[in-house]
Amino acid sequence: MAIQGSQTAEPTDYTFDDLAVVMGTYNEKEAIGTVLEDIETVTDGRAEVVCVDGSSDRTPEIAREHGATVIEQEPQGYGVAVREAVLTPDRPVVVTTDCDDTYPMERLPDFLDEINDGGDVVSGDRLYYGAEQMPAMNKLGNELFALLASALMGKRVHDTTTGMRAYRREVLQKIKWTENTGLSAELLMRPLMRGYDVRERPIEYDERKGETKLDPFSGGAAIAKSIVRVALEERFR
Ligand SMILES: Nc1nc2c(ncn2[C@@H]2O[C@H](COP(=O)(O)OP(=O)(O)OP(=O)(O)O)[C@@H](O)[C@H]2O)c(=O)[nH]1
Ligand SMILES: [Mg+2]
Repeated sequence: MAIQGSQTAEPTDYTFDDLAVVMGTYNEKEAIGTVLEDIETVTDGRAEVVCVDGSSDRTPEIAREHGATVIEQEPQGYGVAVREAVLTPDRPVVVTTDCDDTYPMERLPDFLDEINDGGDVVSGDRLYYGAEQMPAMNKLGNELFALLASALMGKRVHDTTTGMRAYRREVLQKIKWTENTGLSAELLMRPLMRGYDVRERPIEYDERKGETKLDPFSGGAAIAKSIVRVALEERFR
C-alpha cells in the first residue's frame, strides 16, 4: 500500500554502498551474531552497521567483531537509543531493525528498491501476513495502535510499531524526534502527516531470540500516549 504524500522524492539509484543499517542493542548476545551475519550476507558486506549499545553482556564485543560501529550509551529506553542510531550515519539511506532476529534482513534489497522508486519511508508491516510468531497480546496491541493512529491521522496505517523501516536520511534529519518507547510510531506518523511518500510493505516476522526489553503494560500505555501526542502536534503544527 502506498500512502502517497505531496512531497514525493525523485527516483534515485542508491546501492548497498549508500545504505546504513542501525539498531539499539541491549543485552542481545543470543541474537546479534545472526542479525549482523544476515546483513553482511545480504548486502555483500557493503552496508554500514551502527549499534547504539547499552549492554552489560558481550553484545558490543560481538558487534565490533562483525565490523559494526558501536556507540556506547547508558540504557535509557528504545527511543533514546534508536534516535541516536538513526541520526548517526552519513549515508543517504538508513534502515532500522531490532537486534532480536525477528526481522527479515533478506528484504533489505526490496526496501532499497522502494526508496529508489521514490519512497521517503518504507515501513515493514508485520501484521499483513498474520504475525503468527508474535505473542497474542502484542498482536492485539499493535492492531489497536494502528487503528488509533489511523483514526487520528485520517489515513489508514497497519503497523505503527514495527522496528524495520527504510528512511531517506534527509527525512530523519529534518524532523525533530521527541518520543522514547513510542519512537517507532512517531517515525511513521510525522513524515506521513507532513506529506512524505510513506509506504507500508508486508514482511514476515519471526520469534524473538533472547529476552524482551518491553514491558507490555507500561510500554503499551506509553506508545498510546505518544500516538495521541504526535497526531495532535502534527495536526496543529
Ligand atoms: N541501547 C539500547 N537498546 C535498547 C533499549 N531498549 C531496547 N533496546 C533495543 O531495541 C530493540 C527493540 O527492543 P525489543 O525488546 O525487541 O522491543 P520490542 O520489539 O517492542 O519487543 P519484542 O516483541 O519482545 O521484540 C532491541 O534490539 C533492543 O535490544 C535501551 O534502553 N538501550
Ligand atoms: Mg523486538
